[in-house]
Amino acid sequence: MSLGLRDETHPDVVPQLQVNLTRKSADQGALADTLDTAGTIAYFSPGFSLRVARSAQFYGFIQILVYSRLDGYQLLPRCTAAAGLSYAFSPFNCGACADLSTEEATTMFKTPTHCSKPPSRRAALILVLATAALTASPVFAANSAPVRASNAWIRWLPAGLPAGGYMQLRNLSAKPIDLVSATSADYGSTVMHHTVTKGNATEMLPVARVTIPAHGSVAFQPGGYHIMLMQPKKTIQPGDQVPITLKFAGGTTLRVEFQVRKPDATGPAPAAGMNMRGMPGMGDGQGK
Ligand SMILES: [Cu+2]
Repeated sequence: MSLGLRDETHPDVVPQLQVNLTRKSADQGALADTLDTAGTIAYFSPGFSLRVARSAQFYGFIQILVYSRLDGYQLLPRCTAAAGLSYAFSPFNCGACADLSTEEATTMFKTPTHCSKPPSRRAALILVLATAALTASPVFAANSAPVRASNAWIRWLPAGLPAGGYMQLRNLSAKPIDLVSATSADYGSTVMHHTVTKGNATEMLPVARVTIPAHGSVAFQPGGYHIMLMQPKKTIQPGDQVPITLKFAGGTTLRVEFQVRKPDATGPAPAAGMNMRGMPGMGDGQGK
């Protein structure tokens, strides 16, 4: 929806002011990204048009983002600018009439001394000279880090032994991001560790931060980075989900659900609804 005002006091120079509101619901469909498509944005758009010839107008406007509430992670320019030239083809067919104003020519048609053919439909050619996104910077949900976590799982061990938390982290932004802590209400102690092998000895070293490169990924996996989860506050067992909040330098956070798996697991369970055809012992229900 756009609302606007034009001041036509001086027809040669017309300033205008618009507010453009866009409300979009989430994309639908099996392959749609339903998490990162909905939102509301508002632009404030001052502009003007300038008559440069009888049939030609130069116009320009800028759009300044004044409000955004977007789900998930979406890219949005904070400011855009557009400038262009519009030309209205003369509706009249003879050279003499083409130089007349609309009112003058219409009068002539009523007393047909010129232009035996009817006027062609008025057509406009719009030539866009420049449209530029001045600063296209990502807009993220407030306080939410531009990081995606996937394949998050915990290797559970019996008797309250420390469990390892693993995941893939992907940085969606153009700047490196440091993960500085991971905490969970379900565990009294959570520490980021890195497993290092020196000769025959393997040891786990605490790490204060893990940097995810710009547009890059970091894997937390057995034998490498992991979140050491100790002092469970309740009974946790394979099949459970444990929420862990990741905190990044700068204060942004990301809450991730970790699947709790048995000691012999090597990764998260396959997603529900995944096609199991071809896997031993998992028929597709059609029999054979
Ligand atoms: Cu550890």
